Amino acid sequence: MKRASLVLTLALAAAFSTEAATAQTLKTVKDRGMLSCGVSQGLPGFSSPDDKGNWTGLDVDVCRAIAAAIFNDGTKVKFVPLSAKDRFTALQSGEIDVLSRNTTWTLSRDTSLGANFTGVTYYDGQGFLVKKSLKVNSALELNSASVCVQTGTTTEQNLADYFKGNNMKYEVIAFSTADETVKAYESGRCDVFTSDVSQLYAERLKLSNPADHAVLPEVISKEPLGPMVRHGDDQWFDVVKWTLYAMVDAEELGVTQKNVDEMAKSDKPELKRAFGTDGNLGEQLGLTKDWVSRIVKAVGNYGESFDRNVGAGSKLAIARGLNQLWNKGGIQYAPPIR
Ligand SMILES: N[C@@H](CCC(=O)N[C@@H](CS)C(=O)NCC(=O)O)C(=O)O
Repeated sequence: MKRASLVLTLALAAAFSTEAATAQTLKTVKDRGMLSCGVSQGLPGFSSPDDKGNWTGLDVDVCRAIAAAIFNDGTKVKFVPLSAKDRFTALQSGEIDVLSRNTTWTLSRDTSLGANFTGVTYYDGQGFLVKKSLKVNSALELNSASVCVQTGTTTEQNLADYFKGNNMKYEVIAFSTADETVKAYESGRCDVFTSDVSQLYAERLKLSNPADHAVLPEVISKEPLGPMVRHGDDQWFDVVKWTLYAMVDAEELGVTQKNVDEMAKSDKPELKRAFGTDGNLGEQLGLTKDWVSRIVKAVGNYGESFDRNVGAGSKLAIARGLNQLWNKGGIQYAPPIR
């Protein structure tokens, strides 16, 4: 991070931490009638607009799910496209209520930025994309390569660690937007494009001949991606956190966009709690009894959203892998709704 932007970031974090003690984001959002959600500038599968400005993606669904839980209307979201560099300032300044933009949960981001991660929407890791014509089969063959990367990301830092750790030389060519980075890679300004593996798949779709490019087998880091909120507003932290958990728990409970009305009539205790026919868990969050129904009706359960946006039902066709539920061989695990 450049010095001036670091100073601004820290000043905003400090200013905000005093203000945030009294923040009531849920009330502000309700009064405004709209959620303001920070997303990427266009990353297929995660957050990208079509030519009519209609946003879709896994990160977008988290925002729609929050809006559905609050307003019973997943369209009440203003999407704010943000570069990697600008995303945290937008959260700190209050321009957005939540950042849902393929952002890696790290210790320093969880502390010094004056923000909290609310969970993991996608367990990712960093990888490398190369032209097949280079005939490179492993990242360990990349000594002296030139590497295209986006600034303001964990990607930049991992790249340095990996090459240093393996005694390899490299030249960084850094850009502030994904489009510039990918264009530079495609035009041959660098040998390699590095980012989170999911983003390599997403960006590869934008290349004129995707089949000419290969993702190398090495995954060099842990990139747990998740939504972020400001420090100092525990109610809002809970709302965002439990919206994501509700999507994951709905999948585990077998609740889908199609069967949600039927399941809401069930006598099963865990379904009665989730659907608010027993107890007042939704109200405890500052929401309504039917908050889980609202979420699932708007975006489906976690697995449905995953499949539609990045998984088998999408162009990216990414395997569930680590993002499968914990009881099906993955590590997606949400605390119980009780
Ligand atoms: N997960 C990493 C990387 C996030 C990131 O911004 N990756 C780029 C790689 S393509 C991206 O998504 N750019 C999209 C954009 O700038 O709109 C982080 O949190 O720092």
